[in-house]
Amino acid sequence: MNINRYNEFSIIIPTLNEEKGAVILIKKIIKLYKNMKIIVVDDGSIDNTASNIKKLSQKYKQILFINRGKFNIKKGLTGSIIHGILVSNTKYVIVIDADLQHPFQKIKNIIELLNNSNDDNDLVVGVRANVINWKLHRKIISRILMSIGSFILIITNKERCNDIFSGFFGIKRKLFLKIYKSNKKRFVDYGFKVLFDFLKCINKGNIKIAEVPYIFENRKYNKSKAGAKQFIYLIKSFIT
Ligand SMILES: Nc1nc2c(ncn2[C@@H]2O[C@H](COP(=O)(O)OP(=O)(O)OP(=O)(O)O)[C@@H](O)[C@H]2O)c(=O)[nH]1
Ligand SMILES: [Mg+2]
Repeated sequence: MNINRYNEFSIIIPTLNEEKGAVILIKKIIKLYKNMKIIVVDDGSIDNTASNIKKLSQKYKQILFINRGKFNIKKGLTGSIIHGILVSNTKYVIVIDADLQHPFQKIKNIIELLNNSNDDNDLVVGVRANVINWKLHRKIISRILMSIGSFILIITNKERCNDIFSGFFGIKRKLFLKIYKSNKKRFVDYGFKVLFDFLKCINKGNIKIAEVPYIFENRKYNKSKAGAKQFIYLIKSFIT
């Protein structure tokens, strides 16, 4: 791919106490996808995430670091991703976790599917084809929640894909913002499932979706932030 095409993309990386994974991920992205803008949105990490990213952003000018910890902003993963998309100024944005569970190598597949004029895809979703080392109870809960979410999208005649809760996706920025701005109250800022909040606002047949399968790796560094609270926020996403 022509390297300059990367200018049309911003990578949004939400972080909360990801001092190791985030640095490794950003360095890999800079190496593989030259010129691509990188927007890191941190929610007041109490480890060295902020200082590590700040240092990197001084060295690499394509990094924009948004330190929400410094401001009196309502915290949350979905809110952080939306914040990143709002300040971006490229045609497309790609969202990826900072903990290396999403393979950065697949960013190029998302780019290709978004930027291919024959397809004109609006949204490209990284779909978890397999998850490594999930305990049985997490697999069962995830399967049940996924079925409820899909059911809601089907009966309300909304858009759907094979991983409606994916945190790894690329989208046309203007499209995301148009839907967000006219459905603000339906996005659960402190929730974890921005893609689901987006899909439930789009009538079936209105956008073109492609998928990139990947293996959801085990978390290698730092701790998970997923927990009981996120379960409650997801229920809120289902009913708002
Ligand atoms: N800005 C921001 N980032 C968050 C917040 N919560 C989680 N994150 C980041 O969002 C990404 C996903 O969070 P994870 O804890 O990895 O959630 P998960 O992948 O569903 O769970 P694990 O499989 O256990 O890692 C990571 O990059 C986190 O650092 C938050 O409240 N604000
Ligand atoms: Mg994770």
